[in-house]
Amino acid sequence: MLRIATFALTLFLFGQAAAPALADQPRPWGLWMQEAASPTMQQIESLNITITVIILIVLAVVFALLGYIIFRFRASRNPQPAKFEHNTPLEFLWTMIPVLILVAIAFPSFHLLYAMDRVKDADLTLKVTGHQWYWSYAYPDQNVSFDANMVQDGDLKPGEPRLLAADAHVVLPVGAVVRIQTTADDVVHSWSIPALGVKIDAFPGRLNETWVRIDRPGMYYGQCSQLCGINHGFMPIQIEAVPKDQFTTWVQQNQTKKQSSSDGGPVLADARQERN
Ligand SMILES: [Cu+2]
Repeated sequence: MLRIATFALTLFLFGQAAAPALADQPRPWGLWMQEAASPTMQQIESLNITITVIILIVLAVVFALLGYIIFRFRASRNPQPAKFEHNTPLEFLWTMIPVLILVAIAFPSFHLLYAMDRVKDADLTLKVTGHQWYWSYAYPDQNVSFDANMVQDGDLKPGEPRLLAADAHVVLPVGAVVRIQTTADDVVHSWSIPALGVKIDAFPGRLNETWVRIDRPGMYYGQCSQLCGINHGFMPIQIEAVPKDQFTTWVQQNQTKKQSSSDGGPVLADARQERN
């Protein structure tokens, strides 16, 4: 029964999203969620469907009961109302049934929370730092780092979504397990990309960790999801998932050039080395 209902609901909801996926970004009049592109998002989606089905069943039962009571015990049909106030078995039941439903929901949801939390063997690390109001990214092992600001309306190229495109975007290899560490420079931000099922707060003075594995190439868009100040809505996240060899080329092109000792003088060069 639950399976059939789940299937029907999935058909209905995904029917709405059947339009060809151009990029993983919000669409006008879009319903439901963006198409999942990571195992985490797939699990979030299936948990969401399961819980929605449970909610619908609860709703149907409550409304049916309510309708029955309104009809069966209406004043004209039931002129002498019963006078009792307590019914211990009934009270026990209407307490225990919701408790059991909540416990049943808690198991898969905790399972998912732990699965999202951290990963033992990551292929690479991406460090994300939130600033008022832009993101900066670092690939500590690849020696790549850059800032990403929103593209202003006047500078948008054709196909770039307004308020979602960034002047520099994160590039990640498809299929690789990426450890994501987030922190912030000033206030709390949140790095979230709906299609990847990633949403993690970035706190000043603290390093949060999660992970992602992107299963198909594409451009993914997200936004800062903690109210962080006046330009909170203008610090988008743009991620491109590319095949592994393309990622390697990108890393080589974007590696920070080794500072030569001639620029900045010996004092600065020494200080820089100590920092590193
Ligand atoms: Cu922010």
